[in-house]
Order: sequence, then structure tokens, then C-alpha cells
Amino acid sequence: MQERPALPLFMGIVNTTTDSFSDGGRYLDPARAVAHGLKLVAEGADILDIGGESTRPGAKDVPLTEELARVLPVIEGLRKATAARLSIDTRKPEVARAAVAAGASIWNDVSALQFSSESLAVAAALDCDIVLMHAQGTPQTMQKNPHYDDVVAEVAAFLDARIAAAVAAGVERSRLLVDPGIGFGKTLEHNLAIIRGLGTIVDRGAPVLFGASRKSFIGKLDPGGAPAAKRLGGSIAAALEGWRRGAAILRVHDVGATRQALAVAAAFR
Ligand code: HH2
Repeated sequence: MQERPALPLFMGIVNTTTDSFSDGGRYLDPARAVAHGLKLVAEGADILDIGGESTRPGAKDVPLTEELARVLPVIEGLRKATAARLSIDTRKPEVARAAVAAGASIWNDVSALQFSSESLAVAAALDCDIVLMHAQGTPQTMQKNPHYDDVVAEVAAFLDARIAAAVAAGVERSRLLVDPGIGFGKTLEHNLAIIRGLGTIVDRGAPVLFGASRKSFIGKLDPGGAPAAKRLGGSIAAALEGWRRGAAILRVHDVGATRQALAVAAAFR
């Protein structure tokens, strides 16, 4: 039998927020969040991404103590219950530090270490991998009027600059991953251009994390304008395309269905 292409890693999303765009409020209780994470592991998640601050457009800032109270019990609970890698989705270095102490080994930062003046130094001191994601603006402002002359080139240049800044601050280059930030300060056309041009992002030389699951561009393309919870088909289509164009890790809500689609697609190659 011919060898099939290796599947990417699957990062399952565990939101402990009140207001995430597709599942806000569902897993605010730590026991429910842990149970949800374990379900995603059973479906094949290699990594669980735990977030306590929604970054959807217009989301409110979450105070540090509140964010810590949301994510730490979940990380501690999951650390005891699974060998899967744990990732902390936060812009705050204090949250990243506490999460790594509790067992996380990836800091997924949608601000690419720009949110706090401490971020770069904390990243260099922590024993974890770091995801540098592109966003234009902040969650409060990013969808107001996103503008680029050449979105792929600008996102690539931004990621190069953030890789350079992290390395200059003392982060080992081999610990860095990059993410073009689908939906973060981008119109439908910007998102499509990035997905079509994902090869340019892969060329930055760091593994690419790709997160399109349930995002609003899928609702815009859906003939019926599907709401977030009804975007599985489009999310799988986007995941397949991200993988085909070189993504190393797919950040998804629906691990089992996405993994099945990729396993079947891999057999066709
Ligand atoms: N997307 C979201 C949050 N974190 N991190 C990375 N690296 N890449 C992404 O595309 C990404 C991310 C938004 O999705 P979600 O977690 O479902 O919603 P919310 O931000 O409302 O919690």
C-alpha cells in the first residue's frame, strides 16, 4: 500500500469564556471544560488550546485575576487527566507564566508578544513553544475597517518581524510557530487571499498554525449565512485547504469530524 501523507496535528479548542463567538458560556464551569477537553482528546486532539479571554471582534477585556481563575483550574484538571499537550491562549504574560507552571507547554499569543512590554522577556524565560499570530488592530477595533495593500505580503512581513523580535529577546527560533490570524482584522477577501497564499506564510520557516474553524467568513460564504454553530462543513473545507497548503497544526472546535475528513482525503492522494 502506498504511504499516505502524514496528517497535521489537531489543536482542540477549549474556551472558558462567557462570550466566545461559537461556544461562549458553555464551558465556564471548570469540570465541564475539562470534560470537553477530554472528549476532544478522545476524538484525536494532539493539543488542547485553553483560553479565558474571547478575542472575537468587539469582545470585552478580561481582568487578569478573572482570566487566571478561569483557565488555571482547567489546565490543572487536564494536566492530571491527559498526556495531550496543553496550550494557553492568552495575550497576558502573567497568565502564560502561571499556565506553564500548571503544565501548559505552548503559549498561543494572538498579539504576537506585543500586548505587554513584559511579553518578550517572559517568552524568553519560559520553557514552552510560542505561537506568534498576526492581527490588524485589537479585538475591540479589528473588524471596523481592515485595510491592506497586499495582505499576504504584509502578514508575512509582520510575522518575519515578530520572529526577529522574539529571537532578539532570547526565544529559541525552534520554539516559534506562526499563524496568519484568519478573521483578525480581515475581510472575507483578505481571509481568502491568505488561505490561497498560505504557501508564503509556510515559507517563513516556522510551523504554521491555522485557525479557520467556525469563523465568520464561512458564514459569509454559506448560501444561507450559517451561524457559528452550523459551520462544520465549511470549517472542514477550510481545514482541508489549510492542510493542503502546508499548515502543521489545525486549530479546530470539531476534532473528530475534521480528523476523519483529513484521513479520508489523505487516502486519495
Ligand atoms: N482564533 C481565535 C482565538 N485564538 N489563536 C490562534 N493562534 N489562531 C486563531 O485563529 C485563533 C486563536 C478565535 O476563535 P475562538 O477561540 O473560537 O473564539 P474566541 O476568540 O471568541 O474565544
